[in-house]
Amino acid sequence: MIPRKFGARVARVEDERLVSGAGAYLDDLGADALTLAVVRSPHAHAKILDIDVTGALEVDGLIAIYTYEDLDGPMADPLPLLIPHPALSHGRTQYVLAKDEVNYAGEAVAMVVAVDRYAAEDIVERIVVDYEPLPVVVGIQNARAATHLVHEDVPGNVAANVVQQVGDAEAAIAAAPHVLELDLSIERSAAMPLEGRGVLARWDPDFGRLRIWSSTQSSTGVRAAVAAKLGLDLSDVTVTTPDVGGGFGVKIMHPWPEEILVSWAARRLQRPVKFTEDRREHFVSSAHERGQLQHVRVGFDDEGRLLGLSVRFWHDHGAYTPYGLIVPIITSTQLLGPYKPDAYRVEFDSLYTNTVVVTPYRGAGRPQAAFAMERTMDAIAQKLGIDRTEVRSRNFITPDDMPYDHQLTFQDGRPLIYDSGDFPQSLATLKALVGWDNFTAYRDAARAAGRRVGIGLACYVEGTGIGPYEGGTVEIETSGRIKVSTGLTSQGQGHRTVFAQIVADELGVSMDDIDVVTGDTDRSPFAVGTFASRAAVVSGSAIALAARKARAKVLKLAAEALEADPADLEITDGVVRVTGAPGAEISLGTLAVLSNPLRYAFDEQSKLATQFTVGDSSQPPVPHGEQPGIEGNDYYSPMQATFANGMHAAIVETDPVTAEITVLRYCVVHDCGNIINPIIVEGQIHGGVAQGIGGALYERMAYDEDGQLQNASFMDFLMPYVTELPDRIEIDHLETPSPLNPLGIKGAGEAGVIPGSAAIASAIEDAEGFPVRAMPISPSELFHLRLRHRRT
Ligand code: MCN
Repeated sequence: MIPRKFGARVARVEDERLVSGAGAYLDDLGADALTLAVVRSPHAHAKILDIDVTGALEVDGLIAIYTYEDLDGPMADPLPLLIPHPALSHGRTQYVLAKDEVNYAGEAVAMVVAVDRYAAEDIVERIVVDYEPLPVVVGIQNARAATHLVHEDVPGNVAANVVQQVGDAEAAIAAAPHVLELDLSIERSAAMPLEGRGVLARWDPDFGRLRIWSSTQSSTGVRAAVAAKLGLDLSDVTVTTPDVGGGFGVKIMHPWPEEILVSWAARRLQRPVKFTEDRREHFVSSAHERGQLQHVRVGFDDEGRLLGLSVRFWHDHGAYTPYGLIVPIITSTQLLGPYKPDAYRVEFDSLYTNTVVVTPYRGAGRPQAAFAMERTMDAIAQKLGIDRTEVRSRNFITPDDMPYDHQLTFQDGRPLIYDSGDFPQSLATLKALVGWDNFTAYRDAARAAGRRVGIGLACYVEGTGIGPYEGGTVEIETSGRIKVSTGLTSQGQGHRTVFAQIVADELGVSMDDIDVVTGDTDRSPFAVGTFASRAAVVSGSAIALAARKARAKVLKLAAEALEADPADLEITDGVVRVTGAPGAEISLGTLAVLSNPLRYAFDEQSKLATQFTVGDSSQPPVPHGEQPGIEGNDYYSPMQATFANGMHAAIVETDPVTAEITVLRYCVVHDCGNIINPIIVEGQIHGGVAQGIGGALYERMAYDEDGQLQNASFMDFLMPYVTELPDRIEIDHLETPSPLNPLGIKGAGEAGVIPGSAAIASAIEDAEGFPVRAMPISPSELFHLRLRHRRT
């Protein structure tokens, strides 16, 4: 009997290959390919008057230079807008090469194809673009003032204004015994995967087919966009995802100009072409996120119960809206977290600025949501002199309220209904883990010794596992090995391990006999992609269903071969056995051979290898309605999101003199339903917490007033190293299974990052005794806050 793998602490099967340098990332491929490099605008806003390539034509190694003028048909249209929203009155997307105008510094203006990167970069430098600079809009206040416009036909720089409400929040606030107002801000940051974007394309002129390798989170997304732009059938484009060194949202579904340009150039030049982004390009031409100003008004009673909550926020969307309104919509719908105010109103403006586009980055709008809600809960506690955990518990949605319908529309257009969760239990677990009730004594003792320490907490809820669908295929090879395919891609989440765990249990085979392939459009032509913490729920469920189909076929074939009742069969270690009949057994590999009339087998009698079996001449070689081979294929399409949730507590120390902020402890209680692999979930949380702490204390995109990013390198953009993190991130799991999917899972991939800024602001506030309303907060900002609050 093989022990169950679901829920076991199984080591990641992908790691040995990756840590021993055997991984194959995009830039490891295509040594024979030409290099594509991009001429990028140095201006944040300008008209393009002329592009002079004369000086570049003499450089050795030049193959081709293209500008917008060389594009026609769909290539000359703007990129698609991925998720249109009815309120997006002024959506804009960029061209693959700028048409007449650039709207951020870094936008692609021309492309160069050369024999290698050295030549390509020399050529880029020799292309002279004549720009007429236009006034630049940087920052939310500037965009709101609308003294200048990013797109001249978008009044007020407002891409969209959205209002959502449940009940009459204004009336509730007007009638409430207590009212508070908070102004909050959270700066722009970015995903910063270790590997930047990259794409390689080969055109096969004999078959009219295009083969693409992309460092993407959605191989089918790339295929769809390239096929549409190049006028090809989907089935004539293959996208394979090699090892991907992180994505964190920046490589989601929306096609990047370079993915289209590389493919177009490969076909036009009939030669393989590759683009590999460098770090500076990643800063100035990939995507950023966060970036919001928020104004909260809340009315509450003497007990701290929320009567009315009204939130107005302004979202910096950058120069274009490739994903529609997805990020601010997530903020607006998930802001309520685990609480149930009597009435809620939210209104936001999505604003254009002359900066890099803003698209989802791990957490996608939820860190901003948690910041608004959790700062508000702390402010209420402060005002009423009630413990911060107590105010929260008085407002929790309880397990008896589940499923809880917020009467709002979620980001996927479906109702926002929490399916399960036990917030009171989560809070009790967190308090015990961090020692909440003993902290006052610790803080007082620290104060007496001249140290400032503080404790903070923040809660969140995260809709995960959204549709539309994913598929899974489980195939038994004649070798007896199992091939599992799913179309979504992997960027480090350990999918090969967890999907193998699921199949090992369903089929009764060893994980060592399972190979998992992700993100290959030839194997899995119908797929969506890895984002929104959806792989475990959606692909995991599809794979489980597919494995059950494969199992059913195995049992049917084995019952025939062993002349047994399927109910008497069990599968262990890749062998089907008749219970209670020793020796009556057949391996999965043999069944796979028997199930296909076109098979390569060794005939013991004739001592010959045979390749085709005639079988019983009275029957068709493959019975009608049956498929040869043993393959289970299924799709899973969730009706609605499943809601993971969690609560984080941080203990910080702030230096009384230098204002340096140190995170001493960080505790997480997390509920992602049934856990497939605790090691992987904990790893996901560790990475997320590091990003959350980065967003709270270090990371910001420092644009100057001309729209130039001043810190576009790892010398200047601060990311936390392990030295900035506490020694240990302490985690307790709570598993309230989701009733919505076959495995009872909820997503886990973004959880770690969401409440980071809110929890750390709460702890700094506790240490310092004054409100912290803007993140990230640096030592110098804390120092100035102290001055302002006369607490030096
Ligand atoms: N898991 C589990 N049990 C659960 C839930 C999840 O064992 N109940 C496991 C899953 O099987 C998977 C991992 O935890 O191996 C994350 O699962 P899931 O929540 O389904 O998230 P996805 O696999 O869909 O990954 C996407 C998510 C997102 S949205 C971002 S952004 C992100 C993240 O994952 N980007 C990452 N984690 C990342 N981790 C790495 N290393 N690199 C990225 O780019």
